[in-house]
Amino acid sequence: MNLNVFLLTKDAGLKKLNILRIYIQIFIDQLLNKKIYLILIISLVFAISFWIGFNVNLLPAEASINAPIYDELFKILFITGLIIFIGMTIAVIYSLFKFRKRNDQIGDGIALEGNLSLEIVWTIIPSIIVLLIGLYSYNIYDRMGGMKELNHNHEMMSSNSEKIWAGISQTNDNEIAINNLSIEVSAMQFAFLFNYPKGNFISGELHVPVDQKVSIKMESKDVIHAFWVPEFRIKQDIIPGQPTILNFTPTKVGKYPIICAELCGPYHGGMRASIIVEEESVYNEWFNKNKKPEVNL
Ligand SMILES: [Cu+2]
Repeated sequence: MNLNVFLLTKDAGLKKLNILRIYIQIFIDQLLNKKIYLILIISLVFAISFWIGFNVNLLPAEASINAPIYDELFKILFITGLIIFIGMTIAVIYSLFKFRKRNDQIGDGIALEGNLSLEIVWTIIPSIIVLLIGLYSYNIYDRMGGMKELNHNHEMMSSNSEKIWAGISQTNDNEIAINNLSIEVSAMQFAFLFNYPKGNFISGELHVPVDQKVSIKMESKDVIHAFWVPEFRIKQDIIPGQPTILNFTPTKVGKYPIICAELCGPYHGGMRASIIVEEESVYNEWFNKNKKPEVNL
């Protein structure tokens, strides 16, 4: 239909209405030429990805002060992954229909030899994404205490000459030294043992009070193990001959699994323990019940 057909319409009111309709039609056609669909679809992909990223939680409970920091990074990675995944899926499905072989097509397709601008775009965009994620990950690791220099004269736990090799340190050792919460973890095939030097006892379960900084020094008796508490969003290797330190602050009362996250032998899958986060009074009761007097030989 064109404008003239409507201009010939006798009824004036109807004429105006039809002219308006035509203008709207022209406007929409112009928008379509400007790839409005592409813009709409990209906006929709972003909107869906952000909605899922902020509303779907795939992670376990947040039970330490590290957890919300870590989850920020996870959210960003999840949303980025969703945008790429949904975008690529739509592009593949669209291409399947749009560029499918028609019945009358018998020859080969057009021979395409590269597309410089496309190659520049698909190199620059991922480079920017990777760079930003790298910088943001560094920032998150720093906020979790990963960049803090580990104190090497951890007098309560180790001799001055002993080198602590790795670990996340959210606190400085003076803060830890004032409470009882320096715990030594021994890992072996296929168990964790928790030594409380201040109480002079060993436990098969790790008990800690809520909202207090805990420092654990970990050593392996045999092979490489790893101390992983998913609810705390922390994981640290335990290496024979190289003690590692891990500091954390639990924020939620409860019982959480400690999982060995390093394939350490045939029963690696069964190498689990529990960390029990309890109110301070409950913890103190447990600690005093287990405490043994020091024996001087
Ligand atoms: Cu293990």
